[in-house]
Amino acid sequence: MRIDIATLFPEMCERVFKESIVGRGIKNGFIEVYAHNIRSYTEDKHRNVDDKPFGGGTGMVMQAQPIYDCVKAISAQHKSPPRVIYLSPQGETLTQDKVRELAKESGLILICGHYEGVDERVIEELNAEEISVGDYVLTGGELPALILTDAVARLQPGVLPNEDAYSIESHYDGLLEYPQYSRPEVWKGRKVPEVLLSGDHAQVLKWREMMSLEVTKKKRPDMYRAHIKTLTEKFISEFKASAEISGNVDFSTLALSDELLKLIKRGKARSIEIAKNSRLEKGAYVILTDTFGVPKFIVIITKRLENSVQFRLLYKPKKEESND
Ligand code: 9D3
Repeated sequence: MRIDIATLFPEMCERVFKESIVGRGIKNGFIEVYAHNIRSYTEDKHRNVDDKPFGGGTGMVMQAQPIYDCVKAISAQHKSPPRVIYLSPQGETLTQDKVRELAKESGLILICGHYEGVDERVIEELNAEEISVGDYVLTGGELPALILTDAVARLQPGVLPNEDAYSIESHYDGLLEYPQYSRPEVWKGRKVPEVLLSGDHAQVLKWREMMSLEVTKKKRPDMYRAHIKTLTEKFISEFKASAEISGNVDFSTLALSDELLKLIKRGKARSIEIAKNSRLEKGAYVILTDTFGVPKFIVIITKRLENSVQFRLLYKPKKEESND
């Protein structure tokens, strides 16, 4: 992949890629990144690239011509038409989904604005998409362009020193990471969690998964809800496929303790205690989740008693059948 940054401060960009992991990726030939000075394309006799806004007002506006010529000169060096992006506080906010999408392109041109903005016509003429890096005000598009470059570069094969980091990342996709610890085992009286010293890799994985859920639930409840929603939708569609159900089904959910879930998995529990005022009735489909809300089983209620329901297990995913 090739990334070109059109800017009034090319040295600022070059300094950053020299020093960073992106710089290593460039040196090792996994990605090409160039910075171009928009000022080199000015046709103004004083080399100006900005002028007063029509209609009056403070500040200066970057003129269309130097930006246009700079982008066209860069485009001509690309084998296939690159995607043109204008870093703008009015753009769509950059997300990891967007980064993954951009990482698949063979070429990107990033336009950095400054002053009070850019003449609107050049953005239209170039059909540039606008991307912001968040809802706060910076002095220019250079730092945003470098953020985008960094995020896209690290997804190019070969750029990250440890490619394994990838598979971990996809496993915890949509969740925050579990906490990490290194030596010493005790620091300022704070111990490393026992399980990490146990050497029991399966237990370590379980702990990390649980911590990942716990941390996300606490720090990013929005991400957590989205994660549970995705898991649940996937779970339901797998159930429907396996049960050859195509129509609409209403599901209730019940969160159960790990102990009770274990009994159910082994076929050793046939009823669940519920509140007197619960509206669960015979024939209802229920998703049983763990205490985090992660779906585990689907059951159908076979009998409603005052404080409990009896059920029949309809669905347990493949991976729930094997382990313990
Ligand atoms: C008239 C002043 N501004 C309205 C608040 C317009 C303005 C234009 C350009 C304000 C800041 C900038 C410089 N910022 C960027 O070019 C920019 C940016 C940002 O400021 N925040 C988040 N993402 C981005 S991407 C480019």
